[in-house]
Amino acid sequence: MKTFTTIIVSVTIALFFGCTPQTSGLSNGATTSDTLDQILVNQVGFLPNSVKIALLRVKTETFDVVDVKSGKVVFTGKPEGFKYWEFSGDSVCSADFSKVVAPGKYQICTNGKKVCSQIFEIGEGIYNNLAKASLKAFYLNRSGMEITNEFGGKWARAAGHPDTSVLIHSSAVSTNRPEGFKISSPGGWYDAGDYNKYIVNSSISTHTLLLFCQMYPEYCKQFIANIPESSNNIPDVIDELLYNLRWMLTMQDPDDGGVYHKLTNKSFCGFVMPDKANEPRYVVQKSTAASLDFAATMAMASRVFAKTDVAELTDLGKRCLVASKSAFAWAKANPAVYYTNPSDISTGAYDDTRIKDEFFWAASELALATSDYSLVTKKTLDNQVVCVQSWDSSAMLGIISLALSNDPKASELKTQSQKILIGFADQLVEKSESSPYKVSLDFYKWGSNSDVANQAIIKLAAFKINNNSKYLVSAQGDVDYLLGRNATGYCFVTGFGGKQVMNIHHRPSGADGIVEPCPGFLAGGPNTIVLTDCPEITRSNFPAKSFSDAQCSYSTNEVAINWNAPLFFLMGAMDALKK
Ligand code: 9MR
Repeated sequence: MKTFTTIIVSVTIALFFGCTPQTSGLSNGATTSDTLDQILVNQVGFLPNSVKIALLRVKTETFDVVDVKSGKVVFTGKPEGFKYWEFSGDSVCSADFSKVVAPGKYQICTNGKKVCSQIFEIGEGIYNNLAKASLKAFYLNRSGMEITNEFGGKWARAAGHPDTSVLIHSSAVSTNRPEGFKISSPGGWYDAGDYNKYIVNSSISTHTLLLFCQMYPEYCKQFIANIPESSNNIPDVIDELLYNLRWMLTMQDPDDGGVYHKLTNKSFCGFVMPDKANEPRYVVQKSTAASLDFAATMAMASRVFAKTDVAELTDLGKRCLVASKSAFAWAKANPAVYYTNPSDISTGAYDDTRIKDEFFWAASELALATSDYSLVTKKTLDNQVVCVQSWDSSAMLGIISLALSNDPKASELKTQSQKILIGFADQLVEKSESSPYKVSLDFYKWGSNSDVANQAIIKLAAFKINNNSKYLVSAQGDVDYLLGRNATGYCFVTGFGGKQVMNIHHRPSGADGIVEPCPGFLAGGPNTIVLTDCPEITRSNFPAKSFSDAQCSYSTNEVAINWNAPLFFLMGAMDALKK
């Protein structure tokens, strides 16, 4: 366990309309964590030509951008008026310093440098390390593999969970696989801070990485994350997702095509390292949602792999398509097998009973992979609930895939999907333009940070379609939010920023004896769903502020593969586009 147990309670500073001026009384440049939270800024930084906006909680006529090295003011600007945000319960004003383009390290300061922001950088490669670290986080979460010093640095650890002898749970029995029968299901990523592997969540995570490969193929070819497979002839993003996809394939029952919902311990283990967590592992009940999500992801994989010139991948892609078709057929024959945890299993449920979107997603991906568009009707597309994608809302994943298709046979569905996607992306942009915190987010669920990143993916897909820079400006706002310009003042990616999250709910990070958490992980983010996860800590009732950098705060400070995938997507895309 960590040698220190400092718990930083998220500070809820009551600020009102027309905020009170800061009176820290510190000399030039001296700042405390409280004063640092008075100016919220992306703590990693900006590409030279991007829009750059900080948020001020302090009343001031002007603000300065100060070059850290020389101490000189390089730009002075006037902030806009204060705006109250119902989600944070405070008022902020926006400070635009886009005119500062010279590479370097800066701070925003006001009131004669008494109040300054965290330090940030402007530079060409500013998001490169973040993209690398956020992909590397998947490597650090690999199950059944030793994390070596060469690739894991100080987060090297022994392999855990070989999963070569996994029991068929009573909920998953079939003629050829009775209860207690053993199957081999090695590899894959741990889902989150726990050590279980869930098909529903693995699917959207893997699909998000596949979508990235589809949208930015040239970037992927040169992108090196320093993982064990980096020296082979396959792009690292694909190598990393293969580690999970190959595991997913083992979760399909070869006899009927159905897919087990998850591979799991009976209950969550304590905060021990993976190799010390040796409780029996089970595959549990097949479910319609898992089979559909699996079908969608495998169909998408077959398309992406077919575009590569690597024989190993094109061959695997063919296998994925076969697997996709049989999983889809199982789901059609078993359309309402909803998952709920059996009485002796208490790990994550990923239970979803509204699965018309999963049917649509799987059908769309299969249609695109086979060019058989009889699988999706325009009516099915029009009947989808259009919202940001998440593990239980997959319509948008199908819409994005159809909207980006190059298949002439898809043209009618493509046109309609583009219309839906652009319409939704426009709404997101409008929201970010009118939001005091300059984000589109107007709801706070468990994993709220991933909703921010997923909204950015929709904007990036819209940008891909019509090249309108307003989508990039809005996505930059999402980057800025995640990296510090949010109501908590934290940079939400471990290992980055001036105010870092240190105590993520992540078993290896909690058990490894290393002060710094595994880097490159996106903390779930603020929300008020479970205010009592840390009995000793009182969190804000304002959802945007309701975050605790404490290991016990599983509802705000856990990490998860479906949150890191959109993080990687966003950082990789910004790095690839460099605009
Ligand atoms: O991300 C999931 C969130 O939407 C649910 O509200 C929550 C409670 O069911 O579960 C979250 O997923 C967790 C999963 O069940 C188990 N591994 C950790 C995941 C992230 O907290």
